[in-house]
Amino acid sequence: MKTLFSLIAASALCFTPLMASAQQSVRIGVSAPLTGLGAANGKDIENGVRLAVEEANAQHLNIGGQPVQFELVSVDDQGDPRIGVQVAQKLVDDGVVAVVGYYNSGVALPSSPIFAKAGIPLIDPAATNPAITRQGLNNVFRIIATDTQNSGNAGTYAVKVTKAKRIAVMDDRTAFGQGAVEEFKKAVQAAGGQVVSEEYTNDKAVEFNAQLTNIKAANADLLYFGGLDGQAGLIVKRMKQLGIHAQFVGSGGIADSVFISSAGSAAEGAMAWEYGRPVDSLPEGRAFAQKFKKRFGADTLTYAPFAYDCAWLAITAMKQANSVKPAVFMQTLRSIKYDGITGHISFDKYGDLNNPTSTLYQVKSMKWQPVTTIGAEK
Ligand code: ABU
Repeated sequence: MKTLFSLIAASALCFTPLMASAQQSVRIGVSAPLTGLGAANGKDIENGVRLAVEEANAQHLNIGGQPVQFELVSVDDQGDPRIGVQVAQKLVDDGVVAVVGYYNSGVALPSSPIFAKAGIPLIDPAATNPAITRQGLNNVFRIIATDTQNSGNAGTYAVKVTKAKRIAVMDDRTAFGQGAVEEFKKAVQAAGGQVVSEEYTNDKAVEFNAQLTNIKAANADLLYFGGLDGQAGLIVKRMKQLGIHAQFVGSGGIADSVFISSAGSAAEGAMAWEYGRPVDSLPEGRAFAQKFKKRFGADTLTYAPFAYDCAWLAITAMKQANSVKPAVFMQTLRSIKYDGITGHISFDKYGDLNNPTSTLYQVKSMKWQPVTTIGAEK
């Protein structure tokens, strides 16, 4: 009996260190449109997170005394609110500890409460409707300017700097496009400007004759469009065909190669307000663009740098909290100060950026070029 006890004690001594260092698998979720109209941007977001996860795994991190292997679990929300809610529950059931999402505000709004209920942080790299962080949830963080900020800047600039006198607006009736145009109009009115034409379409439309004919008849000198890249390109193309000379300005999610492919030569001169600073102008931005291209064989669109920062933000919070438990590292996220490739990240009481910035871009020689950045980092 004594020998048996000695053997058990010896085995426990042998196995305890091994058990303590057993690798833990930590799942990071991504929800984005991987098929359909927003697929290019959704893949961009997914790949930004993938790069961060691969880098973190190469560092062989120990958290809470155990080696950690991060695992990317991505779901295709198809840019559809109903699908988004279903796949959000799948991410929860799959045991993710943090989620990077969304591309579409209209998907983020109904899906984010599912993660709140499960106590899982959601870090948003792209969806900009201000209401996403104003639902009274305590798990939502966003690392780009909201539409209040971005389209607000656009409205003030259109009146005060561009000196547009007769402004037209058009939106795609999504939570993003319609909301962005509302924020733009408020800022135009506050700056003493005049909106002379208000049109709308839907986010699947490819034909805009009726709206653009009205805008032409209103003799608008600037058109602000709340909607996304591919559709914006078609609108600009049609404007040129109809001989409309109003300056086209997009609301975000437009200054990318999808727009240029869609608009063709009509892209030249188009403008768009986007989130953050030009990544190339940031200390680590150029290196990020190079390693992204090396890994995926393609340039980033707009959101990969933000998605990469979202993933590293979650991983950094886990490291600082020395825990992969969402309830523990979410507290760290709230007060984190993190220098990402997109700039300095810290959050206000809603989970939005303390120091959001927006950049106006214009297509010159068929390339998006930065014109000006508004908002100062502290
Ligand atoms: N913010 C541009 C991406 C689209 C959206 O927010 O729905």
